[in-house]
Amino acid sequence: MEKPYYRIQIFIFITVAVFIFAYTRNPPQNPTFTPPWATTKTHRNPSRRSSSISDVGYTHHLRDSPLHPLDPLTVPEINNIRSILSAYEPFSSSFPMVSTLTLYEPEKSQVRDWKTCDPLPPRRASVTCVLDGQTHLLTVDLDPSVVTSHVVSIGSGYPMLTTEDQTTAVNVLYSSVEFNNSILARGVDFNDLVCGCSSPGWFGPYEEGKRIVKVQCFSSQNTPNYYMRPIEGLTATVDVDKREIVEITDTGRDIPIPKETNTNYLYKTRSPFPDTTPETNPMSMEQRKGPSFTVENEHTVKWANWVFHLKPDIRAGMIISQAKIRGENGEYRSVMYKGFASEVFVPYMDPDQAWYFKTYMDAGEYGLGATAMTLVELNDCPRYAYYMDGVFASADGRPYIQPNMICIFERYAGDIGWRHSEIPVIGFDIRESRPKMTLVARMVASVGNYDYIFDWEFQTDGVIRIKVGLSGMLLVKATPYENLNNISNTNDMTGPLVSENVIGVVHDHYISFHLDMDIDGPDNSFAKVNLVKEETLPGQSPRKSYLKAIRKVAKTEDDAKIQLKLYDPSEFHVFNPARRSRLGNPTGYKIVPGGNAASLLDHDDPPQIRAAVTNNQIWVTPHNRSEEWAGGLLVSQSKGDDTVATWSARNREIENKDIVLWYTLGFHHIPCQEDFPLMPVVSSSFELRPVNFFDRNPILNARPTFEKDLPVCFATARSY
Ligand SMILES: *[C@@H]1O[C@H](CO)[C@@H](O)[C@H](O)[C@H]1NC(C)=O
Ligand SMILES: *[C@@H]1O[C@H](CO)[C@@H](O)[C@H](O)[C@H]1NC(C)=O
Ligand SMILES: *[C@@H]1O[C@H](CO)[C@@H](O)[C@H](O)[C@H]1NC(C)=O
Ligand SMILES: [Cu+2]
Repeated sequence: MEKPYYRIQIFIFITVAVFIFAYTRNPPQNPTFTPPWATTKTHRNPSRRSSSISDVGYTHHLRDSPLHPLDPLTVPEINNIRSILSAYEPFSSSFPMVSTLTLYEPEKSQVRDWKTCDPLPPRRASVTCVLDGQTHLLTVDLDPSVVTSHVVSIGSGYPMLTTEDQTTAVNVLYSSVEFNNSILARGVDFNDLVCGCSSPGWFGPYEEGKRIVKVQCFSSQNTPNYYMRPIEGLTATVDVDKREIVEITDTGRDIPIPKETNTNYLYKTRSPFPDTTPETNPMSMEQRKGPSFTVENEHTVKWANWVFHLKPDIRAGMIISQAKIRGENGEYRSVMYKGFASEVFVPYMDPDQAWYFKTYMDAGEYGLGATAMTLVELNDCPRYAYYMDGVFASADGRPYIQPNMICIFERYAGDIGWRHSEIPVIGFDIRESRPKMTLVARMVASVGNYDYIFDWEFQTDGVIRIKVGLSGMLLVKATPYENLNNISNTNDMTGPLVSENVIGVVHDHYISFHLDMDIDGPDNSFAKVNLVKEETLPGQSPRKSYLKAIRKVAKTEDDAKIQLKLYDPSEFHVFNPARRSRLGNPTGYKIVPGGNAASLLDHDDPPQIRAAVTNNQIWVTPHNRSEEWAGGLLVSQSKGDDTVATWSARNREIENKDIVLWYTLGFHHIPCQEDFPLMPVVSSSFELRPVNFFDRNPILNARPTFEKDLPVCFATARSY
């Protein structure tokens, strides 16, 4: 992609962003319908969708054609599928509401065998849609144009909620007299009312057999940060297919709506609080010779020794495929066939009527790609970043563009790749060091109040670091209390007071990753390398004990269910038993956990059954293209009968097979005042790190940086 082209594209995106912003703040004044677009769990922004394809900035997408077997469906392909579905007999009188419409990826073997310039394997789409309250799952062939499979789901669970669902629910509520009375009783002006849809979870037969959402409301009076002004205790349950209210509960009329004081965080309109922090100077990294990565055919990223396919996905946010790294002889060696965030589980720890159901599964209920907004240039990603658009289908089956949804950039964060220096007493004068350069692919899902920053960071030493950062707003609960003086026992509260009349409810976040590792080929094994204490025999050594690494290869799925324990440490290796290093070690990669948290909910608590993937931090399953979503294909209101836990209850063999590694990254979140009115980023990560994959340190040849390599803009920091 040529540079000037990007400049133009970026400029147009800015204009569109401004347009969307204006539209969001001034919803159309229609007497029967004045819902705010900004809902608690906004799905897809209708204004962006309708203004998308035909807009000048996006017309090039009209000509997109797939160039790689894994390339996402293009605008022409989505249009084509819509025509096929419109002509398809069961839908010819009534077009269903499309929840997801994505590429049905070709078989792994076809993709692996495919080479540039080969014809593409047949293009197919998977469609999940809803008609008359029933979920239809279809596979559509593009050449010839035909629906090749069609089933109506009979299991539990519904597809991802769409904007239509959420708009419907809010509309239904707005036409209710009972709801009106509740709002009037709280003294909220209808013009300040912001209502959003919350997925209901699943809590037994009471709400089964219908697609429902829970609607709750906020006051946006005098603040853009309505999340900090909840109308506590008012919850409407709405059937989105029947378009009717199932129930309204209103238990919090005596709880005040927290004030707007200090809630505004917008740079332009906030009133800054007194602060003595001197401003730091703006900083930027420059590459005088330009970036050293390329993006070929829109989706294939090549950088240093890495090559991988990267695409936006409506549900997973982004998918990394066919990640390969160059070996010593220059050949690309396979590391991972496919990696993505498969599910996000966020249970809030409050059993209240208005809170118990807040046990979100954000990927399957809202979609990490569907909620990924345009990145903020210069702030979300550095100046030299490359941006990728998402091309998705909306609920009416038409394509729309999610502009600048993923960014890719090379990073030098001032870190060291390797180093050594010698104390001069021995006679050596050695000071040798290499800077660490990495490549980052980044995407941010704004799932309502919360922002999830996903980074896939590739390093030249073969490491892939997967990092998740959390920011955005807390989901808060209003309380009559303004101060701890008002509260006799703070341990009775479901979270700390983070502002006057505002409780930050304790909650967890779990991000479960699907990691289809293919170390030097698809057939791999999983080994636990356990550090165990050995005791010496009396008189054998002055030492009493030492640690020994004991390697145990997992035979079946049960052997690979791992709960992390600090006092029973292990390494976790995925290796290729058929491929050996120079010394005879099997070539492998290990998964290296970082900071993590485990779910402590009862295993038979309904939310935990649905999110059973969080029962263990690691699972290994045999590759099966029907087992990609850790919480199931249809997650909304599911009973948890299609999760990684139910699949692996079969205890299948996993030795020397095409296997998938599942890793869950968790956070416990006990809010504090620093999280108000918006949270500074908290992050955690894990690594995929080569283990005997290379014959030696793969970055020994890395070149040091010299003064002459770098442009000088200003003097370096001086001490006075
Ligand atoms: C709800 O109240 C608003 C504002 O008073 C009014 O315009 C609207 O007609 C009411 N709707 C119903 C269904 O009562
Ligand atoms: C709560 O405590 C604050 C500060 O001590 C006090 O000003 C306020 O009156 C108390 N409110 C109630 C409802 O007791
Ligand atoms: C693949 O997964 C589906 C869904 O879990 C299951 O029905 C099927 O039996 C699995 N196939 C194999 C070979 O395990
Ligand atoms: Cu949190």
